[in-house]
Amino acid sequence: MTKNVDAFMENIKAKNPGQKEFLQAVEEVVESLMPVLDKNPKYKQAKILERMVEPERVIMFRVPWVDDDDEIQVNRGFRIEFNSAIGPYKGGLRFHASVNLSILKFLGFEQVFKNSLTTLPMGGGKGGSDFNAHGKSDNEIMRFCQSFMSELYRHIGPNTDVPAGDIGVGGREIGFLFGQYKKLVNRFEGILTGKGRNWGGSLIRPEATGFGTVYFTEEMLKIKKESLKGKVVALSGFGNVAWGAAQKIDQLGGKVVTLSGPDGYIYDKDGINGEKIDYMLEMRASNNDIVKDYADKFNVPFYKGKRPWEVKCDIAIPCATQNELFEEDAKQLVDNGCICITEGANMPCTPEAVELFQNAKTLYAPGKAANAGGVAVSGLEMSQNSMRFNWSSEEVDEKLHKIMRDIHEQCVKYGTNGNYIDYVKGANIAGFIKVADAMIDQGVV
Ligand code: NDP
Ligand code: 2IT
Repeated sequence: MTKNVDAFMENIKAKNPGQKEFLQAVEEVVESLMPVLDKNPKYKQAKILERMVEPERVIMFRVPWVDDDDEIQVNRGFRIEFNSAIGPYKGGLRFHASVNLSILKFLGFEQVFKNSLTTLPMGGGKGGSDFNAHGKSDNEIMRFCQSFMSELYRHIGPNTDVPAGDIGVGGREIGFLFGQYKKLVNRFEGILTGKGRNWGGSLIRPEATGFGTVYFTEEMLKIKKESLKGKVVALSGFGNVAWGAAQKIDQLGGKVVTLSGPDGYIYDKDGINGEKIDYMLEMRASNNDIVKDYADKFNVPFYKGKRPWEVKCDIAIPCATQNELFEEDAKQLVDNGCICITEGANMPCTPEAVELFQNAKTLYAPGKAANAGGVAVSGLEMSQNSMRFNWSSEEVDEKLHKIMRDIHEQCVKYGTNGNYIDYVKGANIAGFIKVADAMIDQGVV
């Protein structure tokens, strides 16, 4: 770390004690940006970085609800409205027992850069709750969502803040949240994305994050004159992102051999395709939190408590959660001949793992670039809602594909170091410039 980065981080650490994930995300960005600030005094004078690491607004609230045994439960709800320089706050809601302020601030901060990269007019935000869906009935999930929205509704709006899904929030939860919003305000408007296709949702939104991650992977592989055809791919997670990625990899001739959950991973040497991909939806909807069911159903090996990165593969796409791929996993992947690591999840690789990939000159792309397809199609859903018009699947997919190619181009433009592309640097700088210039235009607010 340079002296400037050290000094900057000291101050941020003192202001945000114990916020491990947030500090991790900020440090990575600051390391990429210091040289840009040194070359452009206007950003330093306007204290852009100091302003960007402070959310515009943090909302925390009580979420009380009644469970099926008539007992009152209390969760904590959050919405981090991080930056609105280039558009309304935009970003997902995460419902998971691990959720806390640090995790949501890290996700909101990353979202600012990601949304800027999409080329669409969206600011950055994130929210969620420490609600644990494990073992809950559909009615309990509905009552929780209704209580959550009973507070959130006053802070959001189609031109103010537009949440969407993330871990633990899919089509079912978005439906319950939307229903409650509409009942409270008596208006049908696009205040959430990821809606059902009959009531304002965009086609391809459920698939978009996974599809986009795979389109980005294709662009990276082209640099090495490679393609997905015939490649063995290790995926982690079994949720929305992993599901979309598995479909697209299969369509493009690759073979997905692993999925993982908090309980371990499964290895399917014949490849995960067809009804096996459909089964992923069932596993997620069951609220059981385990991937072992796949092994039992399709009679393949299950490795309890282990991560999939020990499997020999050409490409690895972590799609579960932050900090799920460590230095020792990175070493194993590189030693086993893995040529490309694309982050489907947000910040799944630890800083030490990223450093190892980059030192080995492996193709490596951070989530804020590679998984931006989800929020990009959310942006397209907002446009369709404003127009009161729907594009076809082909039209949305084509726009998504173009956006992912554009993001890749921006990373190449700002991240090329000799004959290696540093996608971290490229994504951070490209994402930053647009937001920073907008902040300067808008004065000290
Ligand atoms: P889902 O809830 O659909 O799936 C998440 C998956 O990861 C589940 O299988 C979940 O299991 C698993 N998981 C969660 N925590 C852990 C853990 N500590 N260890 C192992 N597995 C875990 O979420 P998404 O697929 O939507 O999100 C996955 C990642 O992609 C997240 O990082 C998210 O921020 C990111 N992302 C999502 C986008 C979207 O559009 N949905 C867009 C861009 C990024 P369980 O819940 O049972 O613990
Ligand atoms: O991390 C993300 O980009 C998301 N969870 C999607 C956000 C969105 O607004 O679609």
